[in-house]
Amino acid sequence: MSVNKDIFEIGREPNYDFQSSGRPEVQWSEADRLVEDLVPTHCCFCGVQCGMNLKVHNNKVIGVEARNYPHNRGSLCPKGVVAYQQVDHPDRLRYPLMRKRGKGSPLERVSWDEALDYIVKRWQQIQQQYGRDAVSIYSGSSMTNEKCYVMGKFARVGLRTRHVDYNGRLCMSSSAVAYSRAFGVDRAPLPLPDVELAKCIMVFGSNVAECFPVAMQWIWRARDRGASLIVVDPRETPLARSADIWLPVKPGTDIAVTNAMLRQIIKDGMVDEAYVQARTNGWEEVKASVETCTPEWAEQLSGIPAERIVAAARLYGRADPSLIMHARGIEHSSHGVDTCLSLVNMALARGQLGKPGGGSMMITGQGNGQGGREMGQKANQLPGYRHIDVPEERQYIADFWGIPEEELPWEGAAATEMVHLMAAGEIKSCMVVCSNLMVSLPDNHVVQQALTNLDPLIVVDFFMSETAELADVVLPGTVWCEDEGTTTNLEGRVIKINKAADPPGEARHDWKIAVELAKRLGRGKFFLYTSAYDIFEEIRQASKGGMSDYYGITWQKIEDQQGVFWPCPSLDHPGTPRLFAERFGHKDGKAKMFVIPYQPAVEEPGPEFPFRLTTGRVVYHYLSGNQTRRLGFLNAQAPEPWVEIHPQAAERLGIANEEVVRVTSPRGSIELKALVVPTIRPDTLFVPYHWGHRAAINQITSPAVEPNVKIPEYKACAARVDKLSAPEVEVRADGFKMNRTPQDTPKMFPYTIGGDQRSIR
Ligand SMILES: Nc1nc2c(c(=O)[nH]1)N[C@H]1C(S)=C(S)[C@@H](COP(=O)(O)OP(=O)(O)OC[C@H]3O[C@@H](n4cnc5c(=O)[nH]c(N)nc54)[C@H](O)[C@@H]3O)O[C@H]1N2
Ligand SMILES: Nc1nc2c(c(=O)[nH]1)N[C@H]1C(S)=C(S)[C@@H](COP(=O)(O)OP(=O)(O)OC[C@H]3O[C@@H](n4cnc5c(=O)[nH]c(N)nc54)[C@H](O)[C@@H]3O)O[C@H]1N2
Ligand code: SF4
Ligand SMILES: [Mo]
Repeated sequence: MSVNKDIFEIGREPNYDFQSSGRPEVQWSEADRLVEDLVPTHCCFCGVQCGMNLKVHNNKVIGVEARNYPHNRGSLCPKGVVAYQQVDHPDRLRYPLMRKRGKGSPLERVSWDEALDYIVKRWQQIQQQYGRDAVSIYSGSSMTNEKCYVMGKFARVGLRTRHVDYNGRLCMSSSAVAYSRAFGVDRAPLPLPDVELAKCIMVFGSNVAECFPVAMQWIWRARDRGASLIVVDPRETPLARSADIWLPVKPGTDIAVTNAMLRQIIKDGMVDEAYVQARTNGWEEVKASVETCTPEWAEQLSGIPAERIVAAARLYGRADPSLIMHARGIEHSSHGVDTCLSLVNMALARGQLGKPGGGSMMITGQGNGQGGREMGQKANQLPGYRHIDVPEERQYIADFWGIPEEELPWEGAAATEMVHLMAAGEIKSCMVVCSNLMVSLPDNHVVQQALTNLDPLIVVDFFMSETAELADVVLPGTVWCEDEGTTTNLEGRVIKINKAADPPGEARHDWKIAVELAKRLGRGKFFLYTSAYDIFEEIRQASKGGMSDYYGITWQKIEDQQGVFWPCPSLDHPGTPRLFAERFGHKDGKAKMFVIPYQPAVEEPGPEFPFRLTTGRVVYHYLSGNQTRRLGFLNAQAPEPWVEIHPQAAERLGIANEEVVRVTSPRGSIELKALVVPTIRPDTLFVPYHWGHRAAINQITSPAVEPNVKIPEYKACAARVDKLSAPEVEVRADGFKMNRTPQDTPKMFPYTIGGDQRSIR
């Protein structure tokens, strides 16, 4: 355990109670008196990965204080300050559980040996009978790099299945693929402190203040220096409220806006022609393609007044440097990759990529959302961001792992496709590690059917989740600060997580569970790790020469430098905070621009379902809520979901604030309280998604996915809202009109096993 008493004794600020007397009196709390150690680490929640010190006494984590790190500068948000309460939480899973008497029987406590032996026996039976690919791994990005790496390797070398994917599929796959295509590198090109340098910040589809609260300080600092702010969001979020221009876009229609803005930038002569010539490919085609995208055309599609689009284009186009930031509001879409690419077109036309404070910046969501997609747990990727269908990249990893290249499985199904293979009976068993599919996947009737089809479904979690409730075997995992390792934050900064407590009961580290299973499968020799450190050392080698090269990063260097940015190809290399100063990642060093035609959402409003329903987050909860619904004041602030509706729409429908209403989509309905607010478009509904069972909005969201990367269209489906007294409308109506045929946009999915080379980059 890392002990740092000095920070505690010197840096400590006592609490002052100003109420008891005129003079401040020092009030040490009971917890303060007990503190022995401070363990420096980072928050387990969002991609900012704020630095924090955990207060530890007698192997118990009893509190937290912010740590001064370059990107959080001594701040934490409401989730960060209660994260430590997970450690000793009474709901922690402490022992393996199994339905000993088969499906339908209760989960009962068993020993680790009994649980692991059972799993391996079943896997061997299934693989013998149905082939290796009948077993799958569904992983997650809230884990350290070390755990993510082991999950990918365990699937491909331990189980020898092609089917491994992770929850980043639901999160970062659009922007990851867009940046790979445009720049040849999938990473935010800038560190957070660069945001302060921008003269104009344009945010597309991100509720930064609620989702990355501590990153807001960089936007405020830029504002203090005179930067302008443009926000594109169907809701007037806290960020939009402080913007110079708010563009209240109809969900799913951003491409109309970006193309019209680019046209305006061209018309006003604001293109950086020299940069475009020297550093990009594809400009002439892009330029020609937006010629017809007038502001009036964009107004028709997006609902934003034409003059506001023009004003935004001018404000953005005149600033230098200017920064576009974007997140899931545009990426959770059946054309999410294209929307990102159309933003990139604008930033490239303005010559911004590679400038300090300029360019475009995806805001990665999950704590280790960046590292999680580089470690080789994604269906089409190997460690170091190598591609599973590129012969020399396969060969490198096969050699490194010590297996023949022919034995390395090919690309498997994406997470969203996997559930369909489960429902169809092609995948017979799945181990879910660090994901809560029953809350997070769209159209979750299908998910329930898929998961109950499995025998066995195995879930590794530290709290009983809606998904674990359906499992045949539940294995108790550990929370982040019960192990050490690294994560890679939304900047691409690799940082160190330190251990503050031992796991409770018989709970085990995720990587140790995989190692034990590998041993029982007779594959133990590939997993000879005794600590997370061993795994990190292997990651350094495995990633060497890859796009996300960690070879030169050591745990010591992370401590010395306050994080190290990849690529870091050699031990004497300082890391790379800013990308693209001179060249992009493609072979010719240039960025690619793509022609992006406007496409509507797969499901658009009509007479039966007249609203656009969009979904997302609130500051108090994290993802499926399985963690935050158990923590401190967070749940008290937001114990249940609601539907945001504009006063005009509410009045028309006779709906009062806080009245319980029914929201219905072509897939079903959900009852929840109406929150009548003027901060949303009158034709749009918003529901946060952090709750399960009957409170899960994913009961009714659209199953449509982006055709290549298979990210769900969480941000736009057709819906209606009714008073409870209104008759229920028929759902799952076959005749409901979709904009594209199921072949074009799989209703969810046309995947068949077979065919060795397929890429969903
Ligand atoms: N409090 C909290 N913070 C989190 C998380 C959490 O669960 N809770 N999760 C983390 C993770 S994994 C992620 S991915 C990020 C997500 O971070 P964000 O993407 O910022 O969050 P969302 O709420 O999903 O969506 C952002 C905004 O998109 C808007 N939006 C909806 N449809 C559209 C559209 O068609 N166009 C545009 N332009 N905007 C649209 C919504 O109104 C919403 O304000 O947050 C991370 N941080
Ligand atoms: N409608 C709608 N749906 C959405 C979204 C949306 O905006 N709208 N957003 C999507 C996005 S961006 C995301 S990222 C996904 C997230 O979807 P999920 O990944 O399913 O959600 P989480 O809550 O992160 O699930 C993680 C689970 O693993 C557990 N866990 C956390 N850390 C660890 C660990 O280290 N080890 C183990 N073994 N378990 C751990 C938690 O207790 C929790 O039960 O949801 C997606 N779903
Ligand atoms: S901003 Fe993100 S990383 Fe920082 S404390 Fe909040 S949830 Fe944790
Ligand atoms: Mo996410």
